[in-house]
Amino acid sequence: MADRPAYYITTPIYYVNDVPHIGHMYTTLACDVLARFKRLDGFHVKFLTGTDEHGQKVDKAARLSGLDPQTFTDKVSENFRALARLMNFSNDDFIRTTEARHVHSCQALWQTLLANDQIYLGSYAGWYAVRDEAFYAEAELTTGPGGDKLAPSGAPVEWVEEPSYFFRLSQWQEPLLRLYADNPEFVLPRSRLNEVVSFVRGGLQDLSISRTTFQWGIPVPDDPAHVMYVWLDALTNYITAIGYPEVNTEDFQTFWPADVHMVGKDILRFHAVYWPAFLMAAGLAPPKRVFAHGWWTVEGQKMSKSLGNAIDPLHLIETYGRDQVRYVMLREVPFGNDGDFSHESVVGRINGELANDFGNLVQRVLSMVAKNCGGTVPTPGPQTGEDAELLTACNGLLPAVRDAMDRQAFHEALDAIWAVIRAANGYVDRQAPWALRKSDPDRMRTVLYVLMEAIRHLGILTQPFVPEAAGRILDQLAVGPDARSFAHLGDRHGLVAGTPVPAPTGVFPRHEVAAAAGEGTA
Ligand code: ME8
Repeated sequence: MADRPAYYITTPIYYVNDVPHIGHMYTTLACDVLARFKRLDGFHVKFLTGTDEHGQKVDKAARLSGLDPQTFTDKVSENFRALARLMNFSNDDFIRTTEARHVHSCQALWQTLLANDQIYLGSYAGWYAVRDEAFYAEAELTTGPGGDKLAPSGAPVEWVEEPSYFFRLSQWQEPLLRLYADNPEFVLPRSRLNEVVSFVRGGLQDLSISRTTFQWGIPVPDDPAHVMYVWLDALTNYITAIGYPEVNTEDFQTFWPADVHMVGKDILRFHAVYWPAFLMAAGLAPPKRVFAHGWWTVEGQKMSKSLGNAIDPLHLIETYGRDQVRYVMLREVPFGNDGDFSHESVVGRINGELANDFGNLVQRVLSMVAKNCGGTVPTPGPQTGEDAELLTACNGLLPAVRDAMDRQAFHEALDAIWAVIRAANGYVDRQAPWALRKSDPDRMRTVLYVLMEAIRHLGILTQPFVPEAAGRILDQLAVGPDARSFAHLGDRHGLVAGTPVPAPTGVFPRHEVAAAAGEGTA
């Protein structure tokens, strides 16, 4: 493996207090697309997801359901695994914070922090929001309509007073500011880095990292009256999964520091402030990047269980298809911005961009090949300027798409790919191969060959986004499983004239609007 560059990408680990909705699916989907892209681009990828199972919020949810927390978390965690299977996510591991490997890892990290004089015993008196599992300073709170105090997220807070261990976060202000200054892409999008920098510049208080008023957590070593603060526990999952506390192993050396922690903007502070501080305090390198994406609303409304509008990924997939959902979610909003989910817009993109633009291109070209070239790859003749222009656009795609993917700009990558799809459609219209059939069959064969080559490039490059449809496109070009990586882009690996290709079948059906009518809600 040493010859391949490594790439480690993680999703947040999701709280098991609820069933997964499209918000959770979105983050893991983005990681899946990136993981697939990097694998096809020759990287040795580790893609991690999982569930966050300790803490007061999960404890409360378990009690409400009448189950003990372990039985409850076993059950709910399975829903997230089922989502990963449903979406065909290519994660290499699925971590649960209740696993023995993780308890061991957290306790080892605690011991290291203690040995490095980063932890001391004190007592906490202040505000806590169970929904966010976060401590807040008085100055951060607002007063709700009923006079109750609210966290910036809108979550209710409660007053907590208990003995607590503290992490010396206040010592890490300067090192954190240096980390951000030296790595301007440590947090993307850039605007979010500014938020983080101003928070840290505002001064850091030592952080309470243990709780004593409930038991559902990882016991603090040598003081089992305390359980670890759920965020210290949860963040540590990223190193547990590569074998921490063993750091001299091939896995740890290969994959740490992580390339991208993908998160929603709601949990940026934990990842961009606390986590690098914990790591530096333990003598470990901070991750290379935290990408904080935006927030989905549904038809203009906040998605929530109480509103009953949280979209169930299973329903969505049954309605529209897996690849369609993957495509639309990454195409709909510039990655990083907030987005609003609407069925109308999903249908518009499925019918416009998938069925009309891409599907029709493939369908009409391959039908002509089946009818007019005996179902084999035609032999091309000399190229014209227009042929060369389309093929050059295809050859130029990988660098453009790679650049976008390295900035997690999925929408830009898709834009670049669809520009070539549109160029190929324009080329078909102008060349009119159906008219050449009688007038100039040699030229028709060249045009169809050029188009098949364009489709081969597009099929290879769309695999991370629409893996099943792209796979079927490549099947229809008789491109074998070993010829689908990005190393096979370019003329050198072009289709071989005379190769038989299977009869074409449609890959992106149109979505009939009547069938979509409304209820995509769980
Ligand atoms: O915060 N739009 O878990 P969580 C976009 N356990 N993304 C959304 C979303 C929405 N409406 N709703 C949820 C936790 N997400 C912690 C993480 S990591 C060490 C611990 C996604 O179950 C988004 O990625 O509340 C967000 O950050 C995450 O789900 C929160 O999941």
